[in-house]
Amino acid sequence: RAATDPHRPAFHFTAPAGWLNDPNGLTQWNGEYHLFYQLNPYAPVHARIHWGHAVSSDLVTWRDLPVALIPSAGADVDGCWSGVLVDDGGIPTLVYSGRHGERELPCVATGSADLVHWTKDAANPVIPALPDGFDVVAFRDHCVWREGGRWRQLIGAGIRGEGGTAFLYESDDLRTWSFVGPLLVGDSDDRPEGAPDWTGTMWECVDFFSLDGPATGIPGAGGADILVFSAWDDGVTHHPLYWTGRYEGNRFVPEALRRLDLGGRYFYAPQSMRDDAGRRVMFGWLQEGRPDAAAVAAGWSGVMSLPRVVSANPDGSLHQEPAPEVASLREARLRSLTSVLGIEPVEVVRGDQLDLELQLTIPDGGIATVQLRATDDGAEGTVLRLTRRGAHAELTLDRSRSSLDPEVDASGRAGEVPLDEAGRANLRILVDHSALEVFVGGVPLTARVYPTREDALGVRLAGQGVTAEVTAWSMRAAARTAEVQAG
Ligand code: DQQ
Repeated sequence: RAATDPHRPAFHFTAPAGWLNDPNGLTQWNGEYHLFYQLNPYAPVHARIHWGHAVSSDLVTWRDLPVALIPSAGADVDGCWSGVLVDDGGIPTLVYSGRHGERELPCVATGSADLVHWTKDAANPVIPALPDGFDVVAFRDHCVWREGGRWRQLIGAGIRGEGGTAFLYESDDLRTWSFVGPLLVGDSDDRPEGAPDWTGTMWECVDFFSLDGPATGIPGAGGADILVFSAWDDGVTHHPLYWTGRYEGNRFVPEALRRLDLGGRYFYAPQSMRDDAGRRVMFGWLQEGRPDAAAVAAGWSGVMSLPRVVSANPDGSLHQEPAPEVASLREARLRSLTSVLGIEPVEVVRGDQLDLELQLTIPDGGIATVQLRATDDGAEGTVLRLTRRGAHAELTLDRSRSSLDPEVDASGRAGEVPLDEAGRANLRILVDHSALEVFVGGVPLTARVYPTREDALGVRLAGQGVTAEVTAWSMRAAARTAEVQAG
């Protein structure tokens, strides 16, 4: 029944069945990309989380491998929560959060050479208690790297009454860890709750790396140091953010805090890796925007983002774009045109499995709109609106008419996006059934949409005095090479 769900993406990675959330253990190992992910194979609900596993040689077509971690008696009896894979002198080693009762503690597992079979360490949890002296809100998720001949790791946390943080530890063997201290503490009161850059009371899935460094990409290797986290509060997943700044010894000196994705919680708990080509490749979890009951009826929940390549802009902000490999999924070029738009929307292409490149030249103060998944009568349609303000534009996502189903999330999104030197907005839009990934000048906006009508396929453009250059491709399904049935 999942295969017939019109909302199920065709070229984004989804779990074979059940529930998917965070990407985990991202690595390129012996040339192949490995994607592990938070999985409940038995039902599309977040319960007793396993680690799913898939492998790819091109980042976009995936082969399912057996479930890598299964909760078992002991430290992870209630779930194998998020973590990473490191190369411990040739031994693939997972560092993850074992859930036991209502709390999580760090665990370790070592893998076979092909990364298929995993053995949990008898000493789990390897950090048996929370650090002394802090009233800790939550403590989980891991970023681990090699520095100065030792291992270092950050564990996401929150200090009650202060804010989210990342606790820094170090170790010689990944088994015995000493606590260094909080790397940086946010301020849980610094923004009203709900603001898109509020840092929350706890930081989930911290990811720490450098960009433009000479070689390794580890924090402190040179270039800009980036600390990515997902702001969480009281059981609610808010949004991913990142600090830029300098990693100095045991502290992080922040320079700026920015939103990682204008879609907020629709691109959550991202993790990144440095691949063999030296690229910083990131994946995130596209949460559902429909009620749990709808996911249960469909038999699946959660979408993995397309791979993104992350680099630094001159002002220190991040530039994100789909990995070039995504273009290998293009099936047919449907349309290529240049047109001067008017107030009335014109349909340029139809489809729910599309890759669109748009270059919009918008007069200052002018507005361009792009409708996606639109019916001819306007009853359904998702609207992207770009309002030019000099060298920037305000991008808004209007989902108020995305679906006639009153149960799905219809909240809007907004944020500033850059224009190029010639004042043009360069858009890349990937439409994959309910999954929508939009990039404008390297700034992403990710969302989910659930139109009810079969004819909600139109892509339409409008904008008085706006010139549009459009190229549109249909996308093929990124078929998995093995369908694994769970349960
Ligand atoms: N998801 C995992 C946690 C993490 C959260 C549990 C983020 O480890 O904090 O499935 O979505």
